Amino acid sequence: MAGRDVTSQSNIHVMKTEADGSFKRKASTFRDFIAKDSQFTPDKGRYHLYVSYACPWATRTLITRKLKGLEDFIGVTIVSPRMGTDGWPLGDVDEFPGATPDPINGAKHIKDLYLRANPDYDGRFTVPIVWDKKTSTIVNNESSEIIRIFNTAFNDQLPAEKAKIDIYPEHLRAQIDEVNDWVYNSVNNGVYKAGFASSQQAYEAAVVPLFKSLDRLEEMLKGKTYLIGDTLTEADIRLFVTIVRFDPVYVGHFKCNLRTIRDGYPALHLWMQKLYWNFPEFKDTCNFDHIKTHYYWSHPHINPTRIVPTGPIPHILPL
Ligand SMILES: N[C@@H](CCC(=O)N[C@@H](CS)C(=O)NCC(=O)O)C(=O)O
Repeated sequence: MAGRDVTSQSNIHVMKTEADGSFKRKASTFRDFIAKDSQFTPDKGRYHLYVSYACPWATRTLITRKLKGLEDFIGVTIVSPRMGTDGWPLGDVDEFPGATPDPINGAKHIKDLYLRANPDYDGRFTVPIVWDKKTSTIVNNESSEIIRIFNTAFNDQLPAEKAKIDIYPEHLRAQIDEVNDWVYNSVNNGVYKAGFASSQQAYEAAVVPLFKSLDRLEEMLKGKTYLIGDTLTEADIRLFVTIVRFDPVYVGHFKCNLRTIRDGYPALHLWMQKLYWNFPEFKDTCNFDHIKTHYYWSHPHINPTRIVPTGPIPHILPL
């Protein structure tokens, strides 16, 4: 298909920062929900998830899918971690251990799916994506919403012990929303603001609040297993995916090096280790080979040699 030139949307090497050198993340555009009595009904096998193991936003959805026991309901395709000029390639275009081809659309790159869903799409070709096989479109490409869909949409069809798992319980919602808000701005997106900054000032404006928030999280997690209340919530999932990438990637590649998690934040570190080692949902969806290769390979404007550092050894310390 000889389509229009979408290189400026797919090639992260030419991605422009703002005039002051700061990185501003664009809002996601496909924002539908899966729900009874809607266009997208919760049918087993109807939806497919496209993700990268490298991407923290996408990994939120993988963790939640597993936690809720949705593996038989929603299939998964894993992209190659080497995001090039055409964006994310599928596993047959770039054979990387763990990456898979697209069994639904035969897409070669994630951009093919976006352009199939909307030929005029003018945003970035990001993962995660929830794809609807019935109407051949993207239902949702915003991870914070996808995990809420997974939390409830299929409950009627799940065994009781999975249906009752609730990562956004009513009585904790206000606290979760409040924490999500500053954690998103200064931590989840904060590492990207520091790493993608193209001026000293923009970098410092991101890295200082990032470590202030880590200090605040350290205080919150002293003597606690979970971030909010005494139950696992989406706030833990959303924070975990950033913290587990911190020492292996963000300290070096994104210059977030005021402290490491393992040496500077004992409570935060223990919280992360417990989630990783005690829950297969966290451990089995964490692939350090994809994570490290992705960042160090895919951003040649930051790391032109594409050398992937060997450490830290181990990537995550045992409990
Ligand atoms: N708001 C989105 C952000 C997703 C996102 O930015 N994903 C990155 C990977 S970590 C991506 O696919 N980037 C490709 C690009 O910008 O070209 C979400 O949370 O789902």
